Amino acid sequence: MSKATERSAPFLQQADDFAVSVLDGLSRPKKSLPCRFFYDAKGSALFEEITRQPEYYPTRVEVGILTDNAMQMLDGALGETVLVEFGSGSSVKTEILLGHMRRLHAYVPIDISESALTDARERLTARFSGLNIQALLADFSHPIKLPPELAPWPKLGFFPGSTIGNFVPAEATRLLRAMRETLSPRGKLIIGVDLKKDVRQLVAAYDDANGVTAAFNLNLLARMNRELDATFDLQAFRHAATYEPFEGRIEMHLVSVKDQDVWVAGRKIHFRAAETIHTENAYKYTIEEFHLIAQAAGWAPLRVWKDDLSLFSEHELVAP
Ligand code: AVJ
Repeated sequence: MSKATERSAPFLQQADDFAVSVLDGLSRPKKSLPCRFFYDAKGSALFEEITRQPEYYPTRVEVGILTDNAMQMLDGALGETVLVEFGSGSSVKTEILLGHMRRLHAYVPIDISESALTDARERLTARFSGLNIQALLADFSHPIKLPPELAPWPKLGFFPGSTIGNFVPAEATRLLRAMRETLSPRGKLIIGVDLKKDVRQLVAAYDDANGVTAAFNLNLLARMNRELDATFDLQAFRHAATYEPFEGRIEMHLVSVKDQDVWVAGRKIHFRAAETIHTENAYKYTIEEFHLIAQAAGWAPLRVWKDDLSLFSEHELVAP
């Protein structure tokens, strides 16, 4: 069920989800936390700051690809359309598409951050007067039911940022299949996918010199301190980002710099020196590898747009 139908207690719902997921992830032999918990108000602000770091190329490059090719990307969606964005965040990239959409029936941003949805609504309403915005506070990794009154119009999905890279391939396939169902019938999806490249450039993007990505990662500990009465000493953990060649992914970890006990939601969690919490995967694909995943999810890949240096790709997928 999407959160839109549970508006009575969204905060309680999310807090419970956080506590349960944290205790589950920290009880495992290899500790981990789901990366969706990065995005509280502080984390969402830190992510926006990451996108302005010189090493973090994905946002800049994708914005360039979208700006240069938006007309072409939208040429199949000239009739009245519903634009559905999965994990809309600040909706900055969406503005590029919206600027070219003359016959939009509605824009449906879906995000787990209420502050991001509120800010986006404010900005977009100011720029596109009369835009019909139907925001959904929901976790798009579960199937989402769109408002039934949107049923008559064809759906164009938008999933930029290479967020698909946060999911292991089997999960990515499942997610793409769920999106195909959400957008059916006649659905189409524009999706951003980060590409395999020089490992030094990849690692630098997740370990910027200003320490913003480190602060973003460490905010998870601060968030547990704030919301779950946890006792993490932020000086006793450090940020780490590595590229794993066999999986083809960046991994982010929080490394315990010493043997220590930490209290979390009333439970004592032990960390050995150098033990880590795995906080994020960011898979990197070739065009061909991503096509296989899309096809396994029942999509037909059509056009692909890239930048001149082949750092990032934007794919057009259609439901056959
Ligand atoms: C928002 C998921 C696309 O994986 O590149 C950035 C998140 N994490 N730096 C990414 C992120 C660390 C980002 N996505």
